[in-house]
Amino acid sequence: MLTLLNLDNLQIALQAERTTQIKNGYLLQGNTIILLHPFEQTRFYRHGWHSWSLTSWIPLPVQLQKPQPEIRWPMIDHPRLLMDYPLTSSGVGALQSPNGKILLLGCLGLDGYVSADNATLRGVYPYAAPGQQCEWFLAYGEEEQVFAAYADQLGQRLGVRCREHPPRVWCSWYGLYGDINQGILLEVLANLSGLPFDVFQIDDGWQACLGDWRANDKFPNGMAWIAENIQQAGYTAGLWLAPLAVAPASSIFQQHPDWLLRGEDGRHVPAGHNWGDFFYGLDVTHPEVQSWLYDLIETVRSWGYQYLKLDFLYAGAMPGVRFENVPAEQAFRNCLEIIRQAAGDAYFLACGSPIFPAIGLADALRVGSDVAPYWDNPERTINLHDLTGVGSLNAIRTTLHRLWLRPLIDVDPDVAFFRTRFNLMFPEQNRLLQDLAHIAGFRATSDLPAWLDPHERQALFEFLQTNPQIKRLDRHRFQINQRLVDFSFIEDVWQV
Ligand code: 9PG
Repeated sequence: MLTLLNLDNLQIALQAERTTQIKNGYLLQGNTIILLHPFEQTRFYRHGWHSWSLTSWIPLPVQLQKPQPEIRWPMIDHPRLLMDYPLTSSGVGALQSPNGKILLLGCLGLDGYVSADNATLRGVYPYAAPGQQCEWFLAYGEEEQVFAAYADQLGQRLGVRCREHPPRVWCSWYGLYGDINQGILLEVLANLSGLPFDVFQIDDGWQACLGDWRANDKFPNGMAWIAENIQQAGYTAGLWLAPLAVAPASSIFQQHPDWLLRGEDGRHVPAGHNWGDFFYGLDVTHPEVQSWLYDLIETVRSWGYQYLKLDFLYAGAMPGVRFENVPAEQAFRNCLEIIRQAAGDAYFLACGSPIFPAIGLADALRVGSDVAPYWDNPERTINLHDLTGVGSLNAIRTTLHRLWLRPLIDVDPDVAFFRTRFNLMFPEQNRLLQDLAHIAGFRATSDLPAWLDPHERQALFEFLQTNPQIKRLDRHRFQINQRLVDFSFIEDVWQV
């Protein structure tokens, strides 16, 4: 049905099955929504599929090419979004009006897409069954208010799970990377004494293999023993796992090839390449996988871990043929419900995770790509067109554009750095990551206390100890206590 809307003096022609006005916008029904907009040259808010996927306002028409090589795609974004990169968006898209207001179209389900060109904004649920109710939210107005109204609608459908003060985390990854062992972690633990962390989280490097979630020989006393040490030191013990990703070398891959997701051609679908090989995703609709997963989370909790960083989760949400014929994002959300149940009151941080299906189930979401003790990797950003590459600049860009999720779920911007040792960033760059952590309300670091001079240790102490007043001034500018923090530089990427 064609509807003409007058949104605060903006005339819009809209194709939808039903249009209902509500307090801060409109609810639309329909598998496909087509909307004519008058903006021509403008900016498009593009939202990537999972934690690391590019999320940003992008100039339209856009110059950005597809990231190369394509084999890396699942780690960058949903393969479907490759078709019209970057002008197709996962879940929500928006356009900017010359007067600064925005026009937002967002799905209220799990797997809608929004795309834009110079005349239209379109929404589609490509995986909906015939007759399925497909719901959207449409609003026009000031950016912050429109996103807040959208978040509110999402929260009513998917649930809300956020805290005023998320835990303060020491995470092993961005200091030691895979080079962890029980000795070095105990040493760090002892040196952290006096710093107000809530969680001591062991990252990638403890496991026998991706899929074989038992301690490797760098942890001869086992994972329960180290959790006990962490608790005795006064912290919640945290552990990283990638429970839905499986390496070919794992026993699960060898013994249960039928547990893995397959493509239409019957072959296992690679979910990415890391740890020196391809890895694959589990078929989360398979009953045996579900009980294995429940047991895994229960086991990890029985070892004493009450903070779970579950990573590479998108591997379980890849398109493919499943045991049960359930759309991928719904299958994935059902799986997160199982994880949620098994996790009980443990804090569950979803990383490398599709965003929408995690709302209401995970406690926190990583909302950007990985930071690093360097600003940017131009070879990957410029030459390979990959704005999800590891580095602080890319991480800041995507996190900044996902802060609107904050009323729904804790948002993890990744760690901040206080060390100058083993760090290529300038002090101002370190400061920006620290500021973003305050803005997001989630504070973490991977700095080894032994690397910090007294000054840096004091800065870390204050970072953890204080809750500054935050005021958002506009899209890129914030006031932190009395200080102005300006992230406009993230737009520079569009000048090249
Ligand atoms: C452990 C890490 C850390 C980190 C996670 C995740 O594109 N990539 O090759 C790529 C590799 C690793 C990665 C993200 C992307 O990082 O975000 O915090 O836990 O795994 O392996």
